[in-house]
This record gives sequence, structure tokens and C-alpha cells, in this order.
Amino acid sequence: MSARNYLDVSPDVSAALSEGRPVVALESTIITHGMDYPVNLEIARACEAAVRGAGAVPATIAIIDGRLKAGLDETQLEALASAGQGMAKASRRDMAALVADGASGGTTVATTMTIAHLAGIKVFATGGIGGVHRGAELSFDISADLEALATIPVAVVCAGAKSILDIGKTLEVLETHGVPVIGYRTDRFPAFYARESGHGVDYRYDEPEAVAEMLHTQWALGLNSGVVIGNPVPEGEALDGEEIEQVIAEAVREADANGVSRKDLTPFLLSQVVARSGGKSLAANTSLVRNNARLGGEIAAALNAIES
Ligand code: PSU
Ligand code: MN
Repeated sequence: MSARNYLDVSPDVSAALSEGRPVVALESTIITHGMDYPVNLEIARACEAAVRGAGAVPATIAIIDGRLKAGLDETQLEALASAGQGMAKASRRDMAALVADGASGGTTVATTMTIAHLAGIKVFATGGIGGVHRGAELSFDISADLEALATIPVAVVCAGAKSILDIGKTLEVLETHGVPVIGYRTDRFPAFYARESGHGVDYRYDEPEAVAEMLHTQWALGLNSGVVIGNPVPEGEALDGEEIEQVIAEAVREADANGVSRKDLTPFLLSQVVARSGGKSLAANTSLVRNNARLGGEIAAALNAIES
């Protein structure tokens, strides 16, 4: 039996894929574990609208009642958002158990890439990717997102990575696995709330068409890895780098003190950052995910124009 037998593609996503129109995948751990209800639902809808605004069809990805879903209806989106952290966080190691048990989960970047690829979707937009955690030399905490980026040919548009991670080590692991890191209209790798992380990117492109040409070439060469496209938070919405750095350092100490580890660590750090930054981070978060969804739509449209 093929993996596609476990997959449901929504009617609008299915029509777009068969008619050769652009589609952008969106993840759902950001909905279940990244933000609280009902803001998470508003942002999920806003991301879908931003993809549509760029002339592409959004495919929000999740696992629902044991089925892999590419494209959710309004009822499914509402159910995910309102369940929040009561829903499983579905990383790749959770996929088989959730499917076998008929259970549901919000999909991480790694799982979303897996399901997007199965559905034939090449471009995916999110907020930030997971990576190598601070102190990973002792904890070995390296996100499964990096392994997925190493092995799945899907482009991930993101605002870089939050500095809850060790961004330098994250970039080293991506390099080891041959994952190109592109800056969109920037030479610097962005750090989610801040427009730059202190690290450079491998290549810079200033137009969606140029990114699409690079992606097309990557995969035409048989280099079957993902590609990271770093799109900095819009200028007016960026937070002060030092201020957010302090907040993150406190959150990391709090996690250490409470012995939080494994799959609980990232959601714990994310909620600590929101709590400690007095919600200031929410406006930046909203703005950057929509910005990524729109760029994802533009890149998907440009890639379609090359490949059709
Ligand atoms: N980083 C963020 N926001 C997020 C996540 C990461 O800034 O919402 C989520 C994504 O779904 C990502 C996951 O794939 O956390 C990584 O979790 P872990 O570090 O446990 O692999
Ligand atoms: Mn981890």
C-alpha cells in the first residue's frame, strides 16, 4: 500500500495541483503549540488569505483522526486552533502512531514537509524553523526539522530561526546536509523577531522569480534536499534585538531549572517568550508569518511558470 492511501487532499488543493496552479503548504504546530486561541485561528486564516492574495492556493497541513491532511476546511481549522496544546505536537516520530491510533496532531515543519512532498507541494511557508538548541553539545537536542530539510525536496520560507536556538550551530548542520540557505532581499540570516542574527546566508536573491529558478535548478540537479528561504520580519514590526535576547536567555534558564526537554522544550520556550515580552512579540509574529505566506505564494507561482 502506498503512503498516499493515508492522505486526504482537500478539493480546492487537489484541483489546483491537477490543473497546475500554485499551492503553498502551511504548518499547524504553529497553530496548536505556537500561539493561544483565538489569536492562533485568526493568524491561520490570515496566512491562508495571504497565500490567496499572491495568487496561490493554501494547503494547511495536519493529522486529523488518523488521516494526513493537505488542505483543511473551516471546521477542521477551528478544531485544531481551539484544542491548542491539548492536541498532539506531531513530529515525524509521531506520525505512524497518530495514524495507527486514529488520532490528531498539529504538524511541525518536519512533518509538514513530509506530507507536503507526499501531496506534490514544493513550497511551504511558516514562521520559524526548529534547529540546534543552545547547549546541544550536552543535551543533543537537535530538531527533526533539520533532518527533514536534509532529505525532503521542499522549499521552506521562514523568518529564520528564533534565538531560543543556537543559530550558528543550526547553520552548520544545514551546511553539513547540503541545505542551501537563501536570503530574500538580505545578505543576513534573519532571527525571527529581529531582521538579522549576526550570521550571513549562502546566497541572496531579490525577486521571487530568481528564487524559483534556483529551486528549479536544485531539484533538476537531483539534489533532493530542502531549501531554507530566510525572509526578514518587515522593518516596522521588528523587535529590539538585545531586549528579545534577554527575554530568551531567561526563558532558556527557566527551562533548565524545570528540567524541560525533548518535544516539550520548543513549545515551553515559545510560551515563555510570549509571556515575558508582554505580548509585544505577537504583532511581530503575526506580521512575519503573513509576510512569509505571501512570499511563499509568489515563489510558488514563479516556480509554476518555470515548470509548466
Ligand atoms: N519555532 C518557532 N515557532 C514554532 C516552532 C518553532 O519559532 O512554532 C515549531 C515548528 O512547528 C517547528 C517545531 O517545526 O516547533 C520544532 O519543534 P522541535 O524543536 O521540538 O523539533
Ligand atoms: Mn528537540
